[in-house]
Amino acid sequence: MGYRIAVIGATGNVGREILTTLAERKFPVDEVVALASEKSVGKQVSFGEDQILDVQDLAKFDFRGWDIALSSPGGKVSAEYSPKAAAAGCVVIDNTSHFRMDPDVPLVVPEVNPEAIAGYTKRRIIANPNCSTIQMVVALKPLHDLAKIKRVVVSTYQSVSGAGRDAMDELFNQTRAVYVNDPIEKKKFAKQIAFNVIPQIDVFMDDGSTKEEWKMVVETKKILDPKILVTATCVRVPVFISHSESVNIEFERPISADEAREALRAAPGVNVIDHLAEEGFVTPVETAGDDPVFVSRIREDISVENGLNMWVVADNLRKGAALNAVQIAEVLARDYLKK
Ligand code: 11C
Repeated sequence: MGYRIAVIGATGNVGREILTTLAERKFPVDEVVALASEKSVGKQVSFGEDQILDVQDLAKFDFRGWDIALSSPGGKVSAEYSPKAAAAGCVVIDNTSHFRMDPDVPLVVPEVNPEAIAGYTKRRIIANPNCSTIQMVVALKPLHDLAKIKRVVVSTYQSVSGAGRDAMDELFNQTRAVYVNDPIEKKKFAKQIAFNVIPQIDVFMDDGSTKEEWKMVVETKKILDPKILVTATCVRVPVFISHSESVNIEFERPISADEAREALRAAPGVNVIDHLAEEGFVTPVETAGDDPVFVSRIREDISVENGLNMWVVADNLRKGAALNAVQIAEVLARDYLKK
């Protein structure tokens, strides 16, 4: 017997990837429903190789009798509908930032803190972290187990797909416009993204950081260890899919690059590609569509005591969003909602 699964925000980048991932990983489904706002009713989305789902209106949907909702609409929509679905008895895996820091909502990366899923009973909502946090904590966890991390300095190089389908179109259209000498149109991004980089992701906070940077700090603490100090600079780059991160780590005790490489090689969900050669590291275009978090350029940082540098790349729509959500659903089904 399988599960009745609702996918909320089914027409978006992440919603479509959730449907693909559920089918690819053969999640035991009895029925899947694709939900979105009224304006998407009439559209269709694919599920697996041979099923087409008609998109239904989220506002009119009755969640009673549905087991799990995988939700990735905008934050405001989630704020309204995740509690409604939960009140109807469904367990919601929410991909927005809205519930992440709620102490009664577990924030989960299955390779890092799967035990936190048990806390779903409080609100029947489990939060999926931000994509840039997920890939970083997957790579940090085996190193933290080995030598206790004190501080992390991370700089991100984030793809436009993190900002949605319109942002991907904007990169495409601006790139074309540059070549044919058309005017550059800006909608999603404050500055030109084609042939440029933008040191702003999400809104500015009072302290001068952006909300994306704040999320990396507070989410890492909630998922991995509240004692870890994190400082982040998040940058949008003209790449369609996959986020890259330069991660500098300070440990409590010495750790060699070889020890780190070995621990990362043994860690679940991590793929180490690290040779001192032209092709011995990974770049974002090579990882689009792949599941693992890739780690390259692992090296000791002699400018601080017990320092290490590494380069971390992952598909932000898969491990950064859809795959992580489906992995949470897998643990939930296996350990808590047995059929
Ligand atoms: C980006 N990381 O690349 C964002 C997208 O909090 O779930 C995901 C935002 C979030 O723009």
